[in-house]
Amino acid sequence: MILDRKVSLIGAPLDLGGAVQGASLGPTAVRMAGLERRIRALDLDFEDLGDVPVAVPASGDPPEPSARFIREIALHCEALRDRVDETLTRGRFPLVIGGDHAVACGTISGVARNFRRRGQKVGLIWFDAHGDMNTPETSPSGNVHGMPLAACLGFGHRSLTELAGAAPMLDVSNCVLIGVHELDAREKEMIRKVGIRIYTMREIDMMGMQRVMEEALEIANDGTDGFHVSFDVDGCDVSIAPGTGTRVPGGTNFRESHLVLENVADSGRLVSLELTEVNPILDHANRTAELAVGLVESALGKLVL
Ligand code: 4U7
Ligand code: MN
Ligand code: MN
Ligand code: MN
Repeated sequence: MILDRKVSLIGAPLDLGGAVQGASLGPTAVRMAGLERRIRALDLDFEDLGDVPVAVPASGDPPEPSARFIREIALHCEALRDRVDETLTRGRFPLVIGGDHAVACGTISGVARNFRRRGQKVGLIWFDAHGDMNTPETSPSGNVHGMPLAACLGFGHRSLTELAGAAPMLDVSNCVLIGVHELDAREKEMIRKVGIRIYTMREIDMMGMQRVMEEALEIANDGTDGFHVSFDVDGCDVSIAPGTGTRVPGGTNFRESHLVLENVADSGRLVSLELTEVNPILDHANRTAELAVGLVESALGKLVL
């Protein structure tokens, strides 16, 4: 099913949430890989809203070791939230390209605030090699891109958890994590405590991606008015997505990755999409951005036949 909405591209070139620099070039890399042309080829209306600005950290600022650059990240997320919210209000489909995954706090708060205002609920499918369920207290790195899912569920720094108003942004019973194959010790405790449904690579191997997606869609659609997809390219196997900052062997292969988003498109209930952590500096030519463009096509409903 081809999406029936008009697509608005929003670049979120944040680089302060991760340890490795280069994700800020993600929006440019994905544009250069032909995103606009390929979306127009699906007969969809397209506009490029450009990039949401990122503040340069002041050199005299006191360091915040447990949540590095939290001030600048929260500022970027506020601006991104407003852009996403406005885009939905204009009846368009927000397609956010990161940027490190901390941008998800901005995107998801924008969607959550918009839905809340209309008295509606939104679900979430989070695709990632990691859980992104750390808080400043549990994080081994202090890198905020390891914390956004926890923040959306109401745990962590208030400048993130309250971006949509009173926390949490989302009801955990409508959220699902897919593709996970690396978690930190205290992050595992968080996942158990919060009770979010999770399909690790082992479940994907054992059940097959099709069944995993059927269950995931049931969770995201149960009593909601649609769902958001937050897609971290590091959940895809290193062999197809080498250009990303936190590589872990053992991710989804090319067809499994597409099958995630083909199922999402078939559901007809995708409200907004974000693709994060493309880092062309670490890539072979622009392969990961090219993969990303193909994945967006699948999410928007491209079919072979
Ligand atoms: B990504 C990590 F310790 N868990 O918190 C952390 F392993 O958005 C990695 O999924 C986080 O890429 C990865 O720093 C964040 C680490
Ligand atoms: Mn992530
Ligand atoms: Mn990740
Ligand atoms: Mn990553």
